[in-house]
Formats: sequence, structure tokens, C-alpha cells
Amino acid sequence: MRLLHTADFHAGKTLRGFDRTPEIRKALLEMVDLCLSEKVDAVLVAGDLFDNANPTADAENALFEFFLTLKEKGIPSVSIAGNHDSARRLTSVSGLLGWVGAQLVSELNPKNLLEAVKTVIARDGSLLKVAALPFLSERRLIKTAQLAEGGLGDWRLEYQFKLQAFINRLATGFDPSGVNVLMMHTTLEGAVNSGSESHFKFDIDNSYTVSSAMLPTTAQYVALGHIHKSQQVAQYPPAVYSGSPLQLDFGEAGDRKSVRLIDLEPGRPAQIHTLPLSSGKMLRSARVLLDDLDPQLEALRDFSGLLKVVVRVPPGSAVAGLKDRVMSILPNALSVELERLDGALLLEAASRQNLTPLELFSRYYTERRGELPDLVRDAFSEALVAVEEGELV
Ligand SMILES: [Mn+2]
Repeated sequence: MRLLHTADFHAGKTLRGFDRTPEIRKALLEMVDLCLSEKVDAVLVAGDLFDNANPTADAENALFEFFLTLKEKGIPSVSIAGNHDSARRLTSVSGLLGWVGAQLVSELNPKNLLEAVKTVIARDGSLLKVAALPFLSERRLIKTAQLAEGGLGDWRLEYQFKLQAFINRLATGFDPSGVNVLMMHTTLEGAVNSGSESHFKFDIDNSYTVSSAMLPTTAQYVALGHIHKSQQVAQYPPAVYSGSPLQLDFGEAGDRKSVRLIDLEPGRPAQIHTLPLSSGKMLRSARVLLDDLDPQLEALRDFSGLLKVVVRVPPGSAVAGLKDRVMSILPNALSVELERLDGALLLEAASRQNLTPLELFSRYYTERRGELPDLVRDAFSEALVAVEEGELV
């Protein structure tokens, strides 16, 4: 059996007001083509189908078109909700999607956790079991745990132990006569984030991380989502981030995007291959000096992707109209930032129109404290989902 593993579509994503959904749609159709040329038997999507809790109609259209096209080709799929998704919103369409062979687990049923172990008859007719664990915030996890039937463990223990109990319970739904896979949207310890400057490893004491020691050895493959950089984090069982299908943020500039193909037989080790994707635009951050600006901008004209331009200006320089000047030479510059040569950021009182709440927060954070760390970004996104779902007042 051959599986295709992908994650982190972020349909509905805008970058500094620029809608990435057309690129996401293309990337999803590119994946369907790969499914056909590579004879894929089932697809796994490890969360963050959408970029936010209230995705645009175009974003929904792109995602549903993906599932419908897979259905036409006879390829079943299993997806989970990620931290950017509204679990409740996905739950509202999961019944319908199930009718086109796209199984979706967005929330755990505390009365029957094994509902999250999906049985798939793959295109080649063989049996696949997917233990599909959606993203669980600490808040949601505690709520589910409190409601769950007894005997799962001590809920006073920390997040990891609670999650471990869920993983163990789901693993009891595996079937040794078939192929068994665990899918999660989480941070596995040892994962490396995107962003060339910050090759930092996640803190072990971050309660949202999962240790590879928690992964069941009965899983033949662990399909991960959440980290956008493609990487294999653990060997036994193999735990892999497929990464996002396109460079979603300037922190991912330069990342090569791909999907994983996994060849699996019951009871046998996985054979894992990486296949590149080419649909998304390239992102690039460029630093230029105010002195001698135009030749430096001209040199960037060959770049056909999306640009972030940081202009370094000596203290006291006049910067009025600078942004327009950059944009007139480089219409593909989504963002023009000014940075004084002493390192301080000079933010223009630029238009806040078309910026998402996350972009506004990111700008606010950058202005006050510097580069927005991914962990803070995720915490903000999660809080935003909770507010939009009316869980926090
Ligand atoms: Mn994501």
C-alpha cells in the first residue's frame, strides 16, 4: 500500500494582504496528479486544512475540490483538525465529507475515543487503520479528559501524560492484519522550525511538545503536521513532518516543499520517499541599503516570487515616499520595512487595511519586542480561534 502524507495547507492564508489561496489550490491539484502518477492508495492530511476559524469561500472551495477530485479518482483520505482550524466548523462538514471518502477527525468523542481510529479500504483494496488525533489545546484536552470514561489514567498529571493516555487508547484500535498509522498535529521534541535564523529546538519543558518515546511501536508510521519544515524527527517508529505544500510565510523562504510517499505492508518497516512540489510562489527577504537604492532594487527584478524588502536607512534620513518608490520598481514586494542602521525598526504608519488579526498582532509585537517567535504566534492563533468560536469572552 502506498500512502501520500501532507499537512498544513492553510487554505485562506493571506500574506500581508496577498491571497495565497490560488497557489494552495494549484498545490492541491498537483498532489492529485502525483497520486495518479505514483499510484497512491490513500491520502493523509495532518491538520491545518484552513488558515483560520472563518475561512473564505474560495478557501473552502479549494479544499472541497481537492477531496472531490480524490473521490473521482477513487482515492480515500483521512484528515485531522490542526490548531488553526475551527474544530467545530470542521465537525459541521465531516459527515458530508465522509460520503466522498474523505474522513475527517476534528474532535475526540470522550464517550468513545476509538471513533478516532478510522478504517480505510485503500484504493488497492487493502486495510488501513489511521489513529487520527486532532490538535488538542491544553484547555480542550482537559475538558475532553474530564468527560472521558474512567480508567484512562490520572488526569491530574501533565499534558504529556494525558496525551499519552489518548495515544495508548487509540493504538488499541490498530489491526495487525492491516497497515497501522498514527496521525497527529503537534510539536514533537527535536523538531526544527522553519526560518534560517532560528534553528532552535523546541524546549522540552514546553507543555505542548510530545516526546518520541510516547509514540506506539505498533504504529508503522507517524504522520505529523504543525511544523512547516519537512523533516523526519524519529526513527522507531518513523515520525515525519511532511511540511506545508508552499512557502507560507517569509520565515519559510528558501524551504523546499514536498510531500511524503510511504510504502507499507502489514508488519513490515515503512519505505519513505520525498516528492517535491512546485506550485507555490517562492518567498524571499531582501535587505537593501538606502544609499544607492535603485540599482539594488533593479537587481531584484528577476525574482518572480513574493518579496519582503528591508531598507536599511542611516539615522535621520528622510524616508517619506520610500515605500511607494520600492513598490513601483518591485510590484511583487508585499512588504517594505525600514530598519535604521543601528538596528531599530522604523515602522511606517502604513495602512492597516487588509491585514489579518495575526498580521496586526505580529506587527505590534515586532514594533515592541522584535521578531515574533513561532510559539507566541501559535498561542495567539489558538486564542483567536477560541474567541471566534465564542469559547473565550
Ligand atoms: Mn500549520
